[in-house]
Amino acid sequence: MDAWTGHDVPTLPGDAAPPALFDSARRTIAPTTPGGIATMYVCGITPYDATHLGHAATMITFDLVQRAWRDAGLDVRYVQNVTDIDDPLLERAARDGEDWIVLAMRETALFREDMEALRIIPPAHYVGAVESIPAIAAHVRELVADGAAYPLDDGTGDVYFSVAAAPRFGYESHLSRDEMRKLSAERGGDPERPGKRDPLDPLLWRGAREGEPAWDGGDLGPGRPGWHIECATIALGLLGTTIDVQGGGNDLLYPHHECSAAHAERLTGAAPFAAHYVHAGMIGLDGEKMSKSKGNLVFVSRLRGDGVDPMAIRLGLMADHYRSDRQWTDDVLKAGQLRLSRWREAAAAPSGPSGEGLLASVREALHRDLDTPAALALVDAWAEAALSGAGDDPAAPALMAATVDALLGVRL
Ligand code: 5CA
Ligand code: ZN
Repeated sequence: MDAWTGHDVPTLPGDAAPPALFDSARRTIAPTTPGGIATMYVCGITPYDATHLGHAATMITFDLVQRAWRDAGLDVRYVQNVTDIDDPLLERAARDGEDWIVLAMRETALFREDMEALRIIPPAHYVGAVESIPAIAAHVRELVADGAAYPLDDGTGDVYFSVAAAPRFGYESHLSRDEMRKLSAERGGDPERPGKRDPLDPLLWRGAREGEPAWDGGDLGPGRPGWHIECATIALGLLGTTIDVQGGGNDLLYPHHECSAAHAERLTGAAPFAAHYVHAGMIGLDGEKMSKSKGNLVFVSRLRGDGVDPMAIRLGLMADHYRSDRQWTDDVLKAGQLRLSRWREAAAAPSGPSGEGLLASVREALHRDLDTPAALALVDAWAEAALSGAGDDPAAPALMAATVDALLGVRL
């Protein structure tokens, strides 16, 4: 499917190295060391409701990765998916008496508009689950033929992946089996289902049910894809083995990313599936994770409709570190708005302290696992100095504006 439209990104003077990022599997910050082309797969939306600030924060995080790589002179191959067929989408459409395809198309269109407003550089490939079904079904058949997957013998046509076929299972999330069992029950899995070889085995293919959409699965019979194999197949097809970064929110670490990696590694024989597994913290509201199922959502489109500048939303979401679970409050938004107007005033100043100095220090902060609080504080200090008449570099305000545009995605 089509992504959204991008904006020009200024090219900055001088040299930058690719950033170091925290890898959940190794549990350490390590340099990203891409070859000539940096590859990234990010888990995108299930389009049954509008883009909320949690989605926005996660998309901004990986936008910062793409911006840092580009600044380091790398070509970036970025793929993002849309889970345009899955249980929650069908449930919402049934609840509202709506066609699930129309619902998915409408919310995906709104997401694109929100991403554009937030100046997220679009992925090179924006891919739906539905359009990927032939490739997904082929992978499921391959896993069955290889003995890594099996159909249940209850006549449903459901096919499961055998975690016993993934000897390193758990290397990414480092959870105990009990914790895995609990999380899979909470996050779309079915550990208690009878007939599975292991309670942790995830669904690969769901056989057709009365009243549900189904697609041709060849020998699998008609049905629709499981969730984890969707992302494994899309990533492998467009990015090949050992992608540089697999990203998403930390709610996806287990079971989603652990299982996607297990599927991909079994299919290719190459491990790890991703050199870095990068997880963004959860945005919450009133003390709870913002989620469609809880209904405590602040929509990007609603803020935009209220006249809030998307750049202030962006600054609000970057004010704390991307890995921390954090709350969205009115104060966070107000601080973002205030910061944006100070930066805009400072960018219009006749001169300021060294623009090169600011650029070097912002680069260095982002290089350290995307330390946006430090980067924002550096720009704040520069802006206050420029506004108080300190510094006599007449080129500095323009370089400051280009720096925050290219590296932080904030157009002043
Ligand atoms: N379609 C799947 C991924 S394949 C999915 O999780 N969709 S989603 O709509 O629920 O979330 C889309 C992206 O936003 C995911 O990367 C998810 O981890 C992230 N996300 C969801 N809720 C939040 C939140 N409250 N804070 C931060 N990120 C979130
Ligand atoms: Zn995914």
